[in-house]
Amino acid sequence: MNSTTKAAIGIIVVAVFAILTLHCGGIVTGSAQNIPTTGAAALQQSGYQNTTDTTNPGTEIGQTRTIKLSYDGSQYSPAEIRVKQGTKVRIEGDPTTLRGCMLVVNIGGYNISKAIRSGDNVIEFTAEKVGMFPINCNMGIGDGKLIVESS
Ligand SMILES: [Cu+2]
Repeated sequence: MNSTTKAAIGIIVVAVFAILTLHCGGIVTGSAQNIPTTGAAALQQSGYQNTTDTTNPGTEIGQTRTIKLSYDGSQYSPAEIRVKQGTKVRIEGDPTTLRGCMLVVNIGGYNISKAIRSGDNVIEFTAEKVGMFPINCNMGIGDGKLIVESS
């Protein structure tokens, strides 16, 4: 490969990082692809801690848990949403921080992909599947987790 080709590749790499950074408002550090996604073993293995979402830990089957989801510039907030199996989950996305590519919120394993817009910002589902599920934008950024514990 000659020096012109190397220079061109270098420029492309820099441009891609710049676009990712501008687009999502943060540096790409995503590790979501490495999250174990199913079962109690996955939960234990991950050694997760719920440090940011302790608002309503006692929610029981059939009750609704409401979470306000925003983006702090590098990650979803709360970073972890933990509920018991059977909980009705209502995620209210914050359209003022979920912008650019971050406005599309995906919850892997639950087949959820929702564009958060003012007046149309609610994701609702029942947490039937136990495990840990990544919450990401379409570019795999956001590093959020949905943790569903067996009831
Ligand atoms: Cu993004």
